[in-house]
Amino acid sequence: MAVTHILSHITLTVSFVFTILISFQFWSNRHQSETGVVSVRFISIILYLPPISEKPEKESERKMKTESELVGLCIEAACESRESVEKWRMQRRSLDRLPSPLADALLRRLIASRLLYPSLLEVFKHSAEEVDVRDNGTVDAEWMAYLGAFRNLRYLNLADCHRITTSALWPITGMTSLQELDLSRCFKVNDAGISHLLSIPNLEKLRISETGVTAKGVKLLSSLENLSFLDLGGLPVDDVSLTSLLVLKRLQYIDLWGSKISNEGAAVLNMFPKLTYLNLGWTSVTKLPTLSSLECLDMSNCTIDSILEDDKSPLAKLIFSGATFLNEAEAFLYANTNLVSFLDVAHTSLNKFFFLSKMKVIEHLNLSSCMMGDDSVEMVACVGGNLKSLNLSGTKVTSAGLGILAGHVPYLETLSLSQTPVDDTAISFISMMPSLKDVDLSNTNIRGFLQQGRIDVDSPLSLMALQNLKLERLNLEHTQVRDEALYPLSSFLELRYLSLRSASLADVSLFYLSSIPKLTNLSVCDAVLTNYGIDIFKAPETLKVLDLRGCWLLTEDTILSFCRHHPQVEVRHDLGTVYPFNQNGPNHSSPSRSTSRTVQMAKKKDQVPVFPYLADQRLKYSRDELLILQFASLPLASSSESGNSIFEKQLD
Ligand SMILES: *[C@@H]1O[C@H](CO)[C@@H](O)[C@H](O)[C@H]1NC(C)=O
Ligand SMILES: *[C@@H]1O[C@H](CO)[C@@H](O)[C@H](O)[C@H]1NC(C)=O
Ligand SMILES: *[C@@H]1O[C@H](CO)[C@@H](O)[C@H](O)[C@H]1NC(C)=O
Ligand SMILES: *[C@@H]1O[C@H](CO)[C@@H](O)[C@H](O)[C@H]1NC(C)=O
Ligand SMILES: *[C@@H]1O[C@H](CO)[C@@H](O)[C@H](O)[C@H]1NC(C)=O
Ligand SMILES: *[C@@H]1O[C@H](CO)[C@@H](O)[C@H](O)[C@H]1NC(C)=O
Ligand SMILES: CC(=O)N[C@H]1CO[C@H](CO)[C@@H](O)[C@@H]1O
Repeated sequence: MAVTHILSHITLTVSFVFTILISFQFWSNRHQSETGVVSVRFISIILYLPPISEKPEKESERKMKTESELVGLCIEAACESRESVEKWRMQRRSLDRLPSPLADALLRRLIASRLLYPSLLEVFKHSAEEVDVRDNGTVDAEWMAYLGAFRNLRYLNLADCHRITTSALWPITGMTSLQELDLSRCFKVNDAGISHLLSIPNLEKLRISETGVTAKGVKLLSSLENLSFLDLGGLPVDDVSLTSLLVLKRLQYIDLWGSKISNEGAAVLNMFPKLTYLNLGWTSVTKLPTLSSLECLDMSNCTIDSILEDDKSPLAKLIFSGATFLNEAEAFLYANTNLVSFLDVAHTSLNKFFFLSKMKVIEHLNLSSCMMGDDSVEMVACVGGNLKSLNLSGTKVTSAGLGILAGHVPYLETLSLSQTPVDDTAISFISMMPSLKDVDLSNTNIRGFLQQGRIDVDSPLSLMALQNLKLERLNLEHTQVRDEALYPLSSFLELRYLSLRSASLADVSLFYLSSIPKLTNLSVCDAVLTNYGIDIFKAPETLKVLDLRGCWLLTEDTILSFCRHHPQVEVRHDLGTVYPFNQNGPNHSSPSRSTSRTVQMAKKKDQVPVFPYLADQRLKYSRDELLILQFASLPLASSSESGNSIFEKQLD
């Protein structure tokens, strides 16, 4: 491509990135979406344009959010290595004028490439509005000292940064621009840390779940009058401290899972006039007052006595997984459930499902591990008109139950039937659900053949029925599906993710899978794959991840040789993981690094020759020996054509 060509010959500096950005804006304004074509002349004209001084308007900001291909390319080049960063780092003047969406994008990329260090933050202090360094153990007081100088910082995410202490928060006191702060799981932050936050007047969203903050610290929050979003999950918030938060009249979202709130405390929740989201999961609350604006309620693992009675609240999302209902018959009887679009009652003891009949607009329904059987599937079918996802895993629903459902779920995209007694007859019913994209059939009685008992070459293959769907994801782990039964998958044109895990799969399966045109993630675990099978496996060009864990017959040499021939694929195996080759340049250091790691791991394994499970795998090998020998004794095929005929012969 022309752009790549030009860019690869230009030393990228931020001023260049900046230039490209201006040209991008110019394009956007002229409604030209073709960003793929850029002429050198155009760039050189743009180079002499004066830098934009004021902030870009909303519209172009939004467009830049999408990080056009071109800007993305520039940012990528600017963040390629420590050296490329050093090249532009000194150009303070143009860096100070970076528009914030670009500064934010540049920062994001630096963080993702792990190239950001505290003093580099300095160059962003006038421009950046969002900093997200979550889950980084190196972020400490030094980083905070730099961040404290950011003038326009609106959003700061420090979640899981375990070196953030109470005193490290001091630099952000009084930061007037800050509106959103995430300190989740910074367990060294305590009540004193909260007092540092009290001088941030415009703070609207605050997450301090699982920190060292106590009920006393929570009380302090009452002076942050602009708070509308408060995550206090896992903190020992008690009734008294909750009551002290009642002054926060703007509060819409409050997460109190795992707190010490009792029914008494919950009774005051109706004094938050704007409350739309409430999480009381894992608390001892059993009753709720009328909450007239509540849209989302999470009471997972609670014991529920009476809730939502006589309620007019516009409930849309209800999460009750693992909850115990004291009065099942009336659980939802008086609640306003006409607007519910999401219901999770997984792992509950519910067994009458009449309450579903009012939920006419439901889209997501999780009934996994409920007492649902074929007799109540009708209740789901009645409200199936808008269903997009349905989880029936771990229920007693059988193939007959799916027969009841088929034809009533025109928009169903995701269906989980794992750990149910469904068998191959279910597959023809599944094929009657026209919008399905994601089907989980793991741990079921699916065999891949329609007829019971002995299977011969003419036995009809059940998976054939799914060919007319546009399946993107299919899980067949822990089923009895054997090689021949996978043949229909080769014409699943939209399939991207396929999971197989079975000791009855051998090399032949790989052959069928090699012609799935869009496959990106493939796992064939615990299978009896041989080195020869991997050697002749022509992986789909789209493949990104190949998981071969538990395929004990494979040797390191074979895996490495496969990786050399398929440089874009990440291969996972018990001997190690080989990451994709870096295709951006001639530097092949990363694969050789992982290769040597693989070698090391393999050597380590050799030093410990006896694994308790190794014997098992050898047993497995002899059990399927016949199959392998049969396959391996066939003449070696070098081209795919001849390979084709071999496998076909086997099928016929
Ligand atoms: C955290 O950031 C530093 C500096 O950018 C980087 O070296 C380190 O690998 C990062 N750690 C994680 C877990 O992302
Ligand atoms: C809340 O934010 C507004 C601006 O959005 C600000 O004017 C006001 O001072 C803030 N409230 C408090 C109590 O600081
Ligand atoms: C139930 O399903 C929803 C969405 O399909 C999912 O977000 C949720 O985690 C599931 N619950 C459980 C307990 O698996
Ligand atoms: C269905 O429920 C099971 C068990 O709760 C869960 O593991 C699985 O992720 C769920 N599937 C979907 C698609 O939500
Ligand atoms: C598929 O592979 C990608 C890596 O290319 C990975 O990020 C993603 O999590 C994988 N998805 C699944 C469902 O395994
Ligand atoms: C390749 O990368 C390694 C380390 O990442 C570096 O030492 C080496 O100089 C690079 N080689 C080239 C040709 O860029
Ligand atoms: C109501 C309910 O099911 N409570 C359970 C919540 O989780 C704990 C710990 O797993 C259980 O002991 C409770 O029975």
